[in-house]
Amino acid sequence: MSHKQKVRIGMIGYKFMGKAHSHAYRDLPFYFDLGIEPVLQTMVGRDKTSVKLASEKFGWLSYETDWRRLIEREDIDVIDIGTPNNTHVEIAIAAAEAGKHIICEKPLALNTQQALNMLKAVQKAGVIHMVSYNYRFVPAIQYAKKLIQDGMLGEIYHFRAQYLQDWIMDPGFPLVWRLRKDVCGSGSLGDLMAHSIDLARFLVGEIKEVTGMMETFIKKRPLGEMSGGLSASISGESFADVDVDDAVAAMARFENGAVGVFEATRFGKGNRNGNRLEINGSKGSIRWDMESMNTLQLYLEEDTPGMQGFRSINCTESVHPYGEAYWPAGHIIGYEHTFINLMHDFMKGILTNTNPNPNFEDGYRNQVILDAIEKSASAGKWMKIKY
Ligand code: SOE
Repeated sequence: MSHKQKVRIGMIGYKFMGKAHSHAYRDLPFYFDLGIEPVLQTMVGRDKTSVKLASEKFGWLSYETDWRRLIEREDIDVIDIGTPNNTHVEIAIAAAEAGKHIICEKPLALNTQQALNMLKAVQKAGVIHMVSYNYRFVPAIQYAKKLIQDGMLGEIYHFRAQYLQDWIMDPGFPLVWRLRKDVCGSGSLGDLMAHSIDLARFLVGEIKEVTGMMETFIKKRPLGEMSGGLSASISGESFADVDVDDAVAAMARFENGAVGVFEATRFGKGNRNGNRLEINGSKGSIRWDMESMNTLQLYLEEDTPGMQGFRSINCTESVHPYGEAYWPAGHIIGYEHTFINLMHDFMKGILTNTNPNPNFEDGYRNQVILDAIEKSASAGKWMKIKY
């Protein structure tokens, strides 16, 4: 019999992120001995047939079609929000008022005001909260953070990030929720650059001002819906205007004097999930690319002249963050493990009654920066970041 503390999860949403989070809850006790056992209590979706199928496939004990009923239940400890962005605010505030711990997909909200309301609600309720910026949980990224904190790179001068995808380049790709401003808030800005901003804040520090530029290449698309993962189907013959960005570029100044350059696009032909960054400091540099996520490239000036160059560190040793939980050195992990590591920190937060990072405060700050980039793009000037 298990003596672990059971944490009963109610998850709203069952598609791409529903799959990633379900898998993480299921596998967490397999790798980490935390004294906690997540119970996949109830999965919620509006379409009964689809949510039933998904709940059975992903191993949930039951399903439900109304998220409000889920939140009222006493046998639920955590609300996991994996629904489109326009629904986050209402669900999160109701969940906080009901005293549930909350994990919410990114970006936290449609805009700064919503994110602030969500932050105030979780703070008032005193529940544990987290926002699912999963790339922080790549061991190579956590190790980069340690190297920077230990001063190995010296003073940081540059942060440079690209997040490039190409899944909507076909002009026939439909106007799904991820391309509608009223549902998602923004396009590649909130979907992709939000991740780079989270990594920038995590690795380098707070941003004090930004300037941005946004472009929409395909102005009209047929109506349609996401069908799972990043594929979609067209519904009917009507077309409508695209009101979010296909591509965005931004520059930033950090409070510590570093400068940042960010680029995100869904029109980067050939890049399926090209999430990359480079940081240059006075004593060294790092480079990282999600498509070979276990490798951290490190350059150190202190290396012997003649032998200097970027070395590839395979961050799978037991000394690397989360390294002990998985396999012997050199046996790599993948995308899904970023969510297992993230859930590890969330569950530990619940166990110790301490908010993990990134939490709703980070989600809110990220949203302030996203909104400032968008405002800058339309006003054509630099915007100060004010929290
Ligand atoms: C689609 O662009 C998407 O699924 C994002 O929404 C995720 O946040 C990113 O991690 C992968 O791509």
